[in-house]
Amino acid sequence: MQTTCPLDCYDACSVLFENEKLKGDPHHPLTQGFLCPSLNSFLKTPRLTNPRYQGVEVSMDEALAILTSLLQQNQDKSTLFFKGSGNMGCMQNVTNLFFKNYGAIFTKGSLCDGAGEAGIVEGRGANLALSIAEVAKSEVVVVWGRNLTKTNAHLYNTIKDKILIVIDPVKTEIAQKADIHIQLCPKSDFYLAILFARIAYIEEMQDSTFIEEYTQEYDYFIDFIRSYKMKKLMREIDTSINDCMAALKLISEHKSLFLVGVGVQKYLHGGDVLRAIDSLAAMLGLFGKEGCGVSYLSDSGYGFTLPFDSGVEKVSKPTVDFSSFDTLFIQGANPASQMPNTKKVVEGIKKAGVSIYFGLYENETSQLCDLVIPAKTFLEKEDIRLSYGSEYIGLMPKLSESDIGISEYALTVHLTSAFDYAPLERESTYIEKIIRSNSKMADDYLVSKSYDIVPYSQGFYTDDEKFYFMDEIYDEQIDKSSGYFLITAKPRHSINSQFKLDHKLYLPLESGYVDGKSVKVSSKYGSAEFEVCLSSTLRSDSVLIYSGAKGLNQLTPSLKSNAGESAVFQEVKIVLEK
Ligand SMILES: Nc1nc2c(c(=O)[nH]1)N[C@H]1C(S)=C(S)[C@@H](COP(=O)(O)OP(=O)(O)OC[C@H]3O[C@@H](n4cnc5c(=O)[nH]c(N)nc54)[C@H](O)[C@@H]3O)O[C@H]1N2
Ligand SMILES: Nc1nc2c(c(=O)[nH]1)N[C@H]1C(S)=C(S)[C@@H](COP(=O)(O)OP(=O)(O)OC[C@H]3O[C@@H](n4cnc5c(=O)[nH]c(N)nc54)[C@H](O)[C@@H]3O)O[C@H]1N2
Ligand code: SF4
Ligand SMILES: [Mo]
Repeated sequence: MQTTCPLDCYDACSVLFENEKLKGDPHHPLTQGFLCPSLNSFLKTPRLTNPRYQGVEVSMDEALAILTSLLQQNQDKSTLFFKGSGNMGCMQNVTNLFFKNYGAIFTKGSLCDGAGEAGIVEGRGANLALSIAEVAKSEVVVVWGRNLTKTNAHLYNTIKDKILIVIDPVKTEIAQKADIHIQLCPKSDFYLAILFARIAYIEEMQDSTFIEEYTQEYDYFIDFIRSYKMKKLMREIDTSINDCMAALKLISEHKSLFLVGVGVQKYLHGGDVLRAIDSLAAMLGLFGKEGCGVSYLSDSGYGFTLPFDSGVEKVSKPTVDFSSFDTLFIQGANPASQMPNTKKVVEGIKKAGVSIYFGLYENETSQLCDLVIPAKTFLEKEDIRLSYGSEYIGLMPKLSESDIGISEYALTVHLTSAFDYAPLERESTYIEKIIRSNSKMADDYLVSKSYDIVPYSQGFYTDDEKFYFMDEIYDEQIDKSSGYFLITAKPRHSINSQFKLDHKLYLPLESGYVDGKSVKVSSKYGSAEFEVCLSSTLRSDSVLIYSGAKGLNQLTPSLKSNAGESAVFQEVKIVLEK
């Protein structure tokens, strides 16, 4: 029985559910028969079994009655509908239908990739990745701020024999396999992209035909990059110029592809970073050609008609003040662990009038909420998922029965009928509409039609179909004087706060701390204790703590990126207690 992994991950694996076990589909071109540690621990992970209200277990019928009455009592007051990315199925959004009618306030922006996406859309008009077939045609692959062997593990087989350039302040597993590893200063990617563009200009590497035919504002871009002194760029990047020159030479002489991850954009200027990388790629004529381009976490819904719009009234997700609402409905999310500045989040949830948690697991957030409603797993409900990493999409049929939990669809049917709103269509009708809107079968698997042509090969998705070079100055000195840079990336054995968490603080060997000892870490937003693990993979100015680690987001700022309203987890310096 075939299904698709629901987890928030580039790979959207095709999964077989046989004899109560999950296995990687051996026939799927990307999944190739294996799953990752996260999905492998899915069935072993204890789940929420019973609903509860104010600490007391209740039946599902009672929980739904309490939910209805709380929402009825508070109808004239302010309600926040807060949804996370615990499950990426499209049917997760069916609850939008109810909360939109009800008049709840939704969130805008993201805790994830929003800054980078905003930068891409400004230049290209729409954010599309490359299909796996196109990735396979590339000769040079630049893995830029993406922890590819951990977060996008199934792509490795497609790129492993190519010339690999990795740009990452951490000597990650993929960096250790690379032909060139540019171990730059955190936060300096914008300057590296400008440096590459400056050298490309001096060495006349630009693709003049492409620039003439497909782009706008190239001359401004050249003026803009020339306003940066090489010395300043090198100082900010703080790595070998020879490696940068060698990397650019390889990029300009081959079919080159940039696989960019969220690591480059967890900063206020995150949008500018993607815009600068795109501008470099456009200058070299890398868009719309076989095996070339810039692939980021794409807009997975591009080209699809999705049936569940959100409400119009919105607050910014990374900075939302939970305390200002009378009712909180939190679905598929663990904001008390995964939002920046969790101290503020925890206080906010406590102060809000009434809080409802609808999720699969007990976590920091469920423990704070008044009403807790267990969800069904992806094996127990109907769904379909799109992908932000490739053209493959996948059905998630119901394969298993359980007495535990309620699906998002069933919960919405209940609320819609209790409030006398227009009845929902059948689940299968929504799913069929999504499939019909933009997909087709290719060798037994569903794919998005958006990848029928090489993205941008027939022009860009801006009004005049041209790419827009950047021409604005981002120029903030990187603060190298005090404290460490905080790098917070994704762990191997968990998906954010789900599954087996890694709570350690990774420190450079020369930091002078001792393995296994507990150390207090502080930033201007808060502090927390961690157990030290020394690592030779780090620069002397950086520490690493994985997403999901206990206390981590006490240290991170409640700010949003300049473009895209995205969280900026790494816009912070930290100090360690002596
Ligand atoms: N195993 C696993 N897989 C996952 C997830 C998970 O939690 N665990 N989460 C999923 C989710 S939600 C997402 S959004 C994706 C994200 O997956 P990725 O895009 O890979 O994101 P991260 O792991 O956050 O960071 C990627 C890399 O950026 C580097 N980095 C940090 N700061 C900088 C910088 O300033 N410049 C540069 N060049 N690099 C920097 C980090 O060292 C890290 O190696 O992964 C998905 N896949
Ligand atoms: N410091 C730091 N913080 C980060 C990040 C980082 O790299 N560093 N990464 C950020 C990123 S990229 C992301 S995407 C966010 C992710 O943060 P969240 O969106 O909070 O995602 P998760 O922690 O994966 O899971 C949230 C919950 O979803 C619930 N869930 C799972 N499946 C279902 C289901 O089918 N139905 C329902 N109703 N609930 C379900 C589970 O109970 C789980 O506890 O975290 C962000 N926070
Ligand atoms: S989390 Fe990612 S790699 Fe793991 S099974 Fe799911 S889609 Fe595949
Ligand atoms: Mo994410």
